[in-house]
Order: sequence, then structure tokens, then C-alpha cells
Amino acid sequence: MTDQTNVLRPSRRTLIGGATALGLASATRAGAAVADAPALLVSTWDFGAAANKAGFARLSVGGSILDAVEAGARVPEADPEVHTVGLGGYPDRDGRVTLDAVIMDDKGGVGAVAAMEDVVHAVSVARAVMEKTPHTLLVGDGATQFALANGFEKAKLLTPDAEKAWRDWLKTANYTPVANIENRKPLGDARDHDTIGILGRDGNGNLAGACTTSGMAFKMHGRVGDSPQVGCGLYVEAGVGAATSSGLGEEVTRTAGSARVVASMRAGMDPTAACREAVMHIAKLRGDAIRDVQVGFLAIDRNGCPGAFALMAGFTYAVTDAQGRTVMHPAASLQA
Ligand code: SD4
Repeated sequence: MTDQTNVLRPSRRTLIGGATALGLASATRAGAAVADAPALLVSTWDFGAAANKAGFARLSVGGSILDAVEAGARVPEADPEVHTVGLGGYPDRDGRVTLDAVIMDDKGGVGAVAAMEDVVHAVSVARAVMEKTPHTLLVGDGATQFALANGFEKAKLLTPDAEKAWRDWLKTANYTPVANIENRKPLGDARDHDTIGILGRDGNGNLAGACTTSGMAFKMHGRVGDSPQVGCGLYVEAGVGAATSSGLGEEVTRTAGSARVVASMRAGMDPTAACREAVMHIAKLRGDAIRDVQVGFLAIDRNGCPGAFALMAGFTYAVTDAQGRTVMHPAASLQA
């Protein structure tokens, strides 16, 4: 279950002005030296609160910011009630749970896995790819073989709940690829609570991020979304910031969304404006093709100032400050 301990949920009024109005001003003061700003963790969706808590705990005992984002990402991966990440994730059309994950620091370190089966902690396998191989991405059987050879346990990822959801879906399944199948449901469905992207900044200004998902429910077997692709689901750049995405991955992949957000911050935009620019670009590029589609970006700048923007209402994110205090925010959106 998602742990909401120590989570504050601001009213609509207190959200005016964004995160800086909510006690994070010390992280965002204009002109502050990068290393002067306090540590911060931000994560997508409501389950981000529990992820941030785990990440913060790791930082508190001397872990690096990379350790912290990995620890955070592992929380929804291990939670069988989260049906969009790790154990208990909804399977593809063939009933197979396949995981995508990436982890990245701000020193050129990156590792990822895609379409990986039978291992719960895809983010940790991604980190092992980063640290133990000359490569940046392993896929499918190769990723699983690598994980098992490096001490990760083999696990059955398809839980009874997820299998039931898949069997229910099969009753009406249309195997023609449907790009926005995950959105064919009322907003607020558990499947809205998508991929976790987690970004962090330590007190010395080091940045890191991770992103992990089981991808779109009932996707085609072999489909890989934005999440494990560097520059799409995640991008981190020293001295600039970091960005991550959630939602219909194809729309993020075709625009290299997270790299675009970071590029806009590099050019001087604040994180919210940079996320908004990427969403507006998708909207302009895709027009009617993205009606009812959700895409959300979450970013932090070099000082740890957070911002987010989404195509549709409903995208939330958790911000945890250096005191371990977490505030949930609804992202502003293009459509109500
Ligand atoms: C994907 N972006 O695989 C991920 C999953 C997600 O809404 O966030 N779904 O496309």
C-alpha cells in the first residue's frame, strides 16, 4: 500500500504560485549558488510520496542521490497493488508482464532495461547495467539473463489481480494496436497512477533520476515505451536540471520529451515553463491524434526548484524537502 505518512496535500488556493509558495523557497531563491540549495526529491503520482520517503531515508544514512532515486523507485516496484510498475503490473496482450526502467546520474552514467521479464526490481537491474557493463540498455531475455547472472532473484510478476484484469480485458480484446488503450477508462482509475519517475538533487548540487514501469496495460508484446529511453522518459544534466515523464509513452518518445524539457531549462526556462513547452509541442504536433491522451512532465532545475505540466488534469507529483516533509501537488494542465 502507498504510505501517505507525513504527506501534506495543499488546497487549490495554496497551490497558486506553485511549489515555491509551499515552503520550498529556500531551494529556489534566485541567484543562490547551486551547492547552497538543500536536497530535494520529486516523484510522479500519489505513490511518489512513499517513494520519496524511502529515497529520503537512504539519503539520511549517507546514501548518494543515485542511491536515493533507486531506493524510491523500488517502492512501487515491490508493491503488488500498484498495477503499473514492477510486481503486480498489468501484463501485455499475451499475459506477460514486461518491465522498462532507466537510471541516470549527472556524470554521464546511465543504465536501462526494456521488455524485461521475471525480475521485480528493474531499476536496480538498470543500475547494474550502468555500473557493470559497457552498455546503456539491455532488452528482453538478455536483460533477464544479465539480472539473474548478477544475483537478482527470479520472480513471477503476474499477480492474481493483474491476471484477472487481463482475462477481463481479453473478453473484449481487439488486437489491433490501440495507442491510447490505457485512457479508455474513467479518470481516477487505478491505471491512471502510472509510471514512477523520481528526480533528486543532493545538498551539493548533484542530480540523478530514475524511471520504472510495466508500461501500458495490455500493450503489444515487445512494445517499449518512453520510460527506459534516455531523453524520453528521463534526462539528467549537471548544472541544468532533470526531467521525467508519465503517460502515453509514444507521444513522449516521438518528441524526445524529457531531453526537450531539460534543453528548455538550459535555455533559461523555469521547470514549469519547460514542461509546459514540451506538452504544447506535443499538442501542436499531434492535434486530434492525442484527444483523451495523458502525458505529464515533471522537472527540477539545478537549484532543485520543481515544476510540472500535463496534457490533461489529474497528473500529480510529490515533493519532499530536505526536512523530509512531503507535499502533493496537482500539475497544471492544458485541458481541464
Ligand atoms: C509507457 N509512459 O510505457 C509509460 C507508462 C505510463 O501511462 O506512464 N503510462 O508509455
